[in-house]
Amino acid sequence: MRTFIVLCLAFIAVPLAAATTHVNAKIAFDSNRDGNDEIYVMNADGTGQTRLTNNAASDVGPAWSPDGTKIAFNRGFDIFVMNADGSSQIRLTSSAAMNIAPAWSPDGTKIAFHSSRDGNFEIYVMNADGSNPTRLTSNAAGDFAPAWSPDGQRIVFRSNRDGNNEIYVMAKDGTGQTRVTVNPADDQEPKFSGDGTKIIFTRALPTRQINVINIDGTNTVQLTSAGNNFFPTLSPDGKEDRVRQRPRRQSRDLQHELRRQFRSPADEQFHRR
Ligand SMILES: [Ca+2]
Ligand SMILES: [Ca+2]
Ligand SMILES: [Ca+2]
Repeated sequence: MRTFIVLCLAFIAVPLAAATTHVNAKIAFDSNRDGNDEIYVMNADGTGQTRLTNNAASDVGPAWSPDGTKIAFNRGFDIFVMNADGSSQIRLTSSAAMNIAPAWSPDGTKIAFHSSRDGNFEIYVMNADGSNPTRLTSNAAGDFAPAWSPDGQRIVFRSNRDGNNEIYVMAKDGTGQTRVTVNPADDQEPKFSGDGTKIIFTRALPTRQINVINIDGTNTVQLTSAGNNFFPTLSPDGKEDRVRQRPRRQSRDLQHELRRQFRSPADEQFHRR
């Protein structure tokens, strides 16, 4: 469980930090400490740990809204949103398929995610109230893990449409889908740099290392070389890489499949070694 908490902390690092200018700094995470996966918040120093959800389903993957007033999360395979105090929990998706990995647009009006509702995984965007879900990709391969550019005009994601996981960018309306990486290695976890000119991602070499690349695909630079490194995100000023190392997974739990959706099957195989 601790493994996934670390993952979640890394996952929310940017919006969490961005929220600090608006509200008191909080850390959101999920934990099974009370019997099944629930969303919790705590102060940055670990005090005030408070459970926000109380539901038999698995609640995981909290994502702060940019202004820090709301938290999007997965309950089972649907995306929900709630106020930062846990009140007003609202279901945003209601398809029989998986709806995973909510990512807030910088202005807080949209949420991108990936879903299998149309037969294979595609990137979608919906209004923050769940209305008007719109498919942005249409490809027989898997399209996963959307993240917004700082100006909200573009979305970066990963896809295996060209035979292995590569990083792609597109306009927020899905047009102009462009491949950024061209490498037989497994490329994942893309995020825009603070100025929007670069993409930070991880590449399995086979150990997973953090790389940065220009959005036009030029000038790949490997930033790490030791261990395995996951979920790089930039601090709000765009100057500091936050690199977190995730310990080897010790056990698989009931919601393994849900969690797996935040990563690729190939990556899971990698972690099971
Ligand atoms: Ca729960
Ligand atoms: Ca697809
Ligand atoms: Ca690749």
